[in-house]
Amino acid sequence: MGHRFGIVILVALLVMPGLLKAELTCPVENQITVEFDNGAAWQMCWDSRKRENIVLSDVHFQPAGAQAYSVFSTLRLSQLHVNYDDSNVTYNDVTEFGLGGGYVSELNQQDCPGGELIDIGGIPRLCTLLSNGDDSYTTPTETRQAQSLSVYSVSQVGAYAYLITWKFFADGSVEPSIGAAGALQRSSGDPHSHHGRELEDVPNKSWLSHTHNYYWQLDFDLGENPRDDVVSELQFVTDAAGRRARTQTPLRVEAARAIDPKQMRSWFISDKDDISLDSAGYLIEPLSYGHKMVNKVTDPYTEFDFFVTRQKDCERFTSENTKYYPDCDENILQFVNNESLTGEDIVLWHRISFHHVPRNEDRYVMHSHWDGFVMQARNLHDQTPGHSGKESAGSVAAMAGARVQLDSPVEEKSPAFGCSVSGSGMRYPDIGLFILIIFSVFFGRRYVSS
Ligand SMILES: [Cu+2]
Repeated sequence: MGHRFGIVILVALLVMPGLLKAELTCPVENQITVEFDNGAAWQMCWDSRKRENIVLSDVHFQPAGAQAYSVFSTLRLSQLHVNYDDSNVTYNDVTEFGLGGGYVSELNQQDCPGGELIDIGGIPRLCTLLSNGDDSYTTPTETRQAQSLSVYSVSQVGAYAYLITWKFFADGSVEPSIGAAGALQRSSGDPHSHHGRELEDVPNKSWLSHTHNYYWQLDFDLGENPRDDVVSELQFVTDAAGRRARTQTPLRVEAARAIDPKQMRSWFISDKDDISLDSAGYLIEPLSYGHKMVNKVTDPYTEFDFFVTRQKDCERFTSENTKYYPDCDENILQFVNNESLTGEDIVLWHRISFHHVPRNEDRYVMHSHWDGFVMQARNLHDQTPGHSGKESAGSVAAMAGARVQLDSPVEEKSPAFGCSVSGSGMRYPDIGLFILIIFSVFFGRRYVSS
């Protein structure tokens, strides 16, 4: 979006009496809105379903000074497996038990410190919490924290408590995550079992290792038209000389894909059928994939971590789907049946696994183990939100100092498919060098010698 977005902001400021917010269709009590210090805002509707618990819909991001921008039609979990090492038995928590209804825990103000408690079925069970997080950006002259809104609820399933959390950042990024907390569920009578381990003070048994397998369903609806979103796969292929060339492949038919850290594989969801890396969109880089539960024989879909399908109401659960939709397919791999995605409302599914080997501290109350991923907003702004977009003199000097490194000779290879190798990312190298000289005059050798 880049400069076009800048123009939209400018026109909006000059012409509009007030910036348009999204018109949410849900009742006021189901609306969640937040405005951050940098002027950006999120708006969405929430619902709690018996199976998935929290479903967020009509999710809009409003960059500072701009109109509201549609990001998601819906966000929700689509399955939660627990697969035990001793038996290959897999629990399907969403379809067997459900994370909603009576399984949602009541929260008090201590569970939601400084946040707002919202009633689900007349009981406070949903928390929205504005927090200042880690560093958003740092320059030689200023540091800003990243603000975010967390929306979370706790589902008690058996001994486990799952903290189902959605975090919306002031730069438009979104982080779904789940904290696995509560207590260990299963043990074996064999204290020496290789499928688990014996914990101190708990004799004659071992607590079994297991994998939590989380599946999220993300229905992106970027911009005004829900049918012009496109997903492309990015890879960086290393040649014999250690150079990495980018390839970008649009996924034009339904697809099941696996995480590939060696090729730094990621997925870019963009608007207006435009896959160029200049376009507005979201990048999913699975950086904390950790473990992976794969059983090609019993559950072939576990081989994959990322799926793109056409939106269909009856394709709701990653597994055990026919339990609720007998006329539809059974699992996510069957939803992927070669249908074209061009001009369709597309849906993404992403899986992250966590192999839980019990530790001593887990024997009474477990720590919360967090797993999730970030959907990184890209090109929704002209510059890092909150920042003026102008480099400070110190930044320019630092950039100028790095000039020799950046400008070292780069042999441009013939580009692979979709690959474009751009030139130096520096915007004002010559001004930078000039300011560096001025700086070195004023501040002696401090900047130039380090
Ligand atoms: Cu566990």
